[in-house]
Amino acid sequence: MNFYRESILILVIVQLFLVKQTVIGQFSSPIFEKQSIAQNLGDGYWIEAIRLNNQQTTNTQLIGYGLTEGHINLYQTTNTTTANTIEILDSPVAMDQADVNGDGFQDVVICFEYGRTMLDCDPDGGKIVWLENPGLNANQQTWKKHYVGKSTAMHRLKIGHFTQTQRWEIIGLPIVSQPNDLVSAVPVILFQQPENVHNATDWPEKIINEDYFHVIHDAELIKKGQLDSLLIASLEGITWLYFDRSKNQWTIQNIGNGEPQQQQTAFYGSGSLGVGKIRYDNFSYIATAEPFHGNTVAVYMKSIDNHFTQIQWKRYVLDVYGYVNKQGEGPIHHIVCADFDNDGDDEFLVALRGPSPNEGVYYYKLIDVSRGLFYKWKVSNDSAARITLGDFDSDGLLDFATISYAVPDYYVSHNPSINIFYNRNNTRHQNRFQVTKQNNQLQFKIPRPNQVVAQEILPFLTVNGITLSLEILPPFHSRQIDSYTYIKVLWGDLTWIDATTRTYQSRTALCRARSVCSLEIHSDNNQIQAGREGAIIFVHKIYDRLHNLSPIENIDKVIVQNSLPEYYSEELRQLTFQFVPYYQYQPDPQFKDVEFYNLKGFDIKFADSNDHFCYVQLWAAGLNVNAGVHNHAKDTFCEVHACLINGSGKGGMHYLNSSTQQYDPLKTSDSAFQQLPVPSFSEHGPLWDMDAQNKPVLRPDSTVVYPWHKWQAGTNTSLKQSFDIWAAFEFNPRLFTN
Ligand SMILES: [Ca+2]
Ligand SMILES: [Ca+2]
Ligand SMILES: [Ca+2]
Repeated sequence: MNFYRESILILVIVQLFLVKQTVIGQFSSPIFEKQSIAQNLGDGYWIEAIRLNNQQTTNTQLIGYGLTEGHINLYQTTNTTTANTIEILDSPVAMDQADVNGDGFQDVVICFEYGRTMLDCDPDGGKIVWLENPGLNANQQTWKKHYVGKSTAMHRLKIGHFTQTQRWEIIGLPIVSQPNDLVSAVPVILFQQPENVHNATDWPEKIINEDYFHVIHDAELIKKGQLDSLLIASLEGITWLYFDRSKNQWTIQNIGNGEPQQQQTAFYGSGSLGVGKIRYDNFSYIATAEPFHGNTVAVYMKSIDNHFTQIQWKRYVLDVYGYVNKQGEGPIHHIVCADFDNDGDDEFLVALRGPSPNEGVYYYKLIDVSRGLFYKWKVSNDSAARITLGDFDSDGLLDFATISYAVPDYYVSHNPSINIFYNRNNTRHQNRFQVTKQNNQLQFKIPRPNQVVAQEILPFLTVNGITLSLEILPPFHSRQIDSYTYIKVLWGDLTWIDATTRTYQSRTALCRARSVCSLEIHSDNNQIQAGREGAIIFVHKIYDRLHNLSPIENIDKVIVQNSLPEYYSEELRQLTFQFVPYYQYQPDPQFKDVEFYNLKGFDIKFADSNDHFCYVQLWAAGLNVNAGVHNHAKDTFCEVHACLINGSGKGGMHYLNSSTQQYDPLKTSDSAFQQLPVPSFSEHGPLWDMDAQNKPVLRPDSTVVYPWHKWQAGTNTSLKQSFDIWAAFEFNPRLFTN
């Protein structure tokens, strides 16, 4: 699992046109940084971004829930450890939000008592309530429930001003009208805010229509003049439902028929939709998932006009994701449109609930209106029931969040989770890492930090569930950090305030000579900041702490995966990495049948000058293994190590105090060595000789003077085996001599 899902650009050709390479070059891959908010949830269905009050200074938070447990959870996105259950409801389905009572705090409208499925729905359920935001302590207490009304199988609802602008109105959209009945039309109901919204026993209701719609799965609110109206996805396809003030009546207008009816499935028409804007036209296209729980992504394009009336909409099928299952359902559950790259045109996101490979989120970017031509990239691999939009890190770029689909009898994803995907796209962004294969290793050519304008990220390897990424931070850039992220600085510096001690912390490529530093960061605002030179950092991201804590008893059981993003070539992405017995490289009797392994390797150069920067390789050693005493007499690098996993907790660098001390394998005793244990997620400072200016001491042939040293794995008599895994960073000495 990669934590940055950037993926290969897949050209979606609706009509057969040849697209010149230069056109492709105008667009860069979208980049989103994933933050896990909650995992292994008991259910998953709805997610919605919410600002709790109308002060624009408040953070955007998330409400997420599913039908099984029905815990309406409010997640503070800056703090992933806590969620406040604002209410527990029996099988809640959809929600919407508004400040219903006008007190400045955003309230929630929600429908529940759905039942198990649309066929097995609760005939007495389908209730709507609004949950009153208690105000300042909204994150600590339950919210008061106020009843609105009900209709069996209530499944979507929207709050707005549909017939007038004085009072709130809720339109309730049941999916079916009664259990075991997909044939009868559903009632569409308008509930109008009563005089006393706090004490009313219910809201007055009117049926808008009860003979047109079937299996309504989604609706989007759109403005028509002063009033709100709905675009509805149902078996009828895409339908515009609006109140015509001049005629004082509701109008139903079909926009498109959706997926045609077929023999093999009960479903046809449309399942979900988003309205896309292009420049000044807010209703430029409609992106749809079709039919109900369908497998087809389609767009409806029109001639340039601002109105739905008198317009010819042309449907283009962009993609079909897999086959429908025996219930006649496919993997797509939701669609949203938004402008993520700030070019004035909306992209759209498609949520796929699964199973894999049709699981995650695809990002579609329009490239030619007249031809309905889009590019797409996969931007998440996590099951997505729904997507919500918000600027969760308040950086001015629109982010999105997803909740996995986990509804028994439909589909239950393996790890129902809530994730935020931070928008790391910059309109000036281009892929800044040149990656090539050299002797079955990878070479990265990278820009210097002062040459980039946005954070650049390159995940490339996952070892035992730890994903390694190379990142470049421009000068003074702030980067989010969490307790699953460990950072080794390679160049430049990082600063933050420690959350516990409130002291100023900084880190550079080298910690103090012959000392050990942790790669952990406890920042008081979950941010680290690069200094005036920017920074190049090596990021270790873990997903499962328990897994990472259990000892590695067999090197063959360590899963090593190439994690290059999908926009790199198959040749690069299929390159495999493995721990090879060191004896194969160095057939010295001391390494024969020894549990000592090497994984090569990653060469990093600066793209502008082709200057060598750093070579990185991984090592693994079993308990008690001596990785070989050496002094780099022929090596022209300054080497430090960062430990990913310390199998005994005691493994680390053993070194002779002085480079003048001779080493004789037969005579030099182990006790002559200084011991510097390097715990998991720690690094050690320079062992090489340094002059008065802290510059490395070089021999005339430019090799670096070190004392004799080795990695020595520790002992643990209670364990049969437990490997150390560490990374060696071999820096160009010129970095430290100039
Ligand atoms: Ca309120
Ligand atoms: Ca855009
Ligand atoms: Ca943002």
